[in-house]
Amino acid sequence: MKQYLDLVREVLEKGVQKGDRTGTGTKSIFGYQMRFDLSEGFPLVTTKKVHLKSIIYELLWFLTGDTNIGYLKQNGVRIWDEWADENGDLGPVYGYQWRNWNGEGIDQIKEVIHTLKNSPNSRRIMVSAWNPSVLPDTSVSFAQNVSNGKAALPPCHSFFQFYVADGKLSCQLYQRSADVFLGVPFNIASYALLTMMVAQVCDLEAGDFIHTFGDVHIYNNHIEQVQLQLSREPKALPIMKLNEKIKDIFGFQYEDFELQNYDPHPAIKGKVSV
Ligand code: U5P
Repeated sequence: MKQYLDLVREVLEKGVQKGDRTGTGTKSIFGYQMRFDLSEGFPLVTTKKVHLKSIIYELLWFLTGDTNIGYLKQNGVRIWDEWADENGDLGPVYGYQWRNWNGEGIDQIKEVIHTLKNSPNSRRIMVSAWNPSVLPDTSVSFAQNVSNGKAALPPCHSFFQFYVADGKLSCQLYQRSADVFLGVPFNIASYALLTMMVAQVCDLEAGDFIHTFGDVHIYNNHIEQVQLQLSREPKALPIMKLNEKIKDIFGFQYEDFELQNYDPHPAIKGKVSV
């Protein structure tokens, strides 16, 4: 996937050393955009093996509006473990804001589907996970924030917009903060999948996924891992098949996704900065 490797090169070449909240330190640039034409294949990074199962379960979990990690744990997905409190709660994170904005009963996903079906030319088809009223207080623990009714973490993938032209659905995401090695391959695949799912239930073809970044960074302890990826030849993109019978965005299950022809290079380990 050339777009991802170009991003890695750009951050390595132009990135500025920058301290960060976690204490690890990063090479960082501000402002960048990638575009994936979803008709060319499913944009899953091939220069290392990416764990698609976690991505699918996480997306289904977001769509239910659930913010407790119980469902993820039951399905062997551990990507949110570090941030949950002792009951597995994360506070009003993504799923909550998507389905019940600010606790006010506004279902942004339902609204989006309704608008796409009824006024596809609208320029207002947006979903925001960014809710300033529930941002955590960084001077207290994740669990303390959750018990105060705040989110454990501010959303990284903050808001997204849909666009319809020529019978094709495109989606653009604004990601305020992006960990190029660990986070970005997940984030690309997750929103590409969401775009395909929304397209299918609205009887549209999947168009482009546009990924726009704010602070996009490579942690100092991931440099070798990304250089190893640059040394590898990218493989052909896999194909993602959705169960065509599903016509309700909330009706998808794990078994409705089938990834074909994914033949990545071996997985690469790297520490997550909490
Ligand atoms: N992060 C991602 N993608 C996600 C979630 C988190 O890349 O979906 C990364 C951010 O880029 C950052 C860290 O490195 O997790 C969150 O820290 P902060 O930006 O909130 O300080």
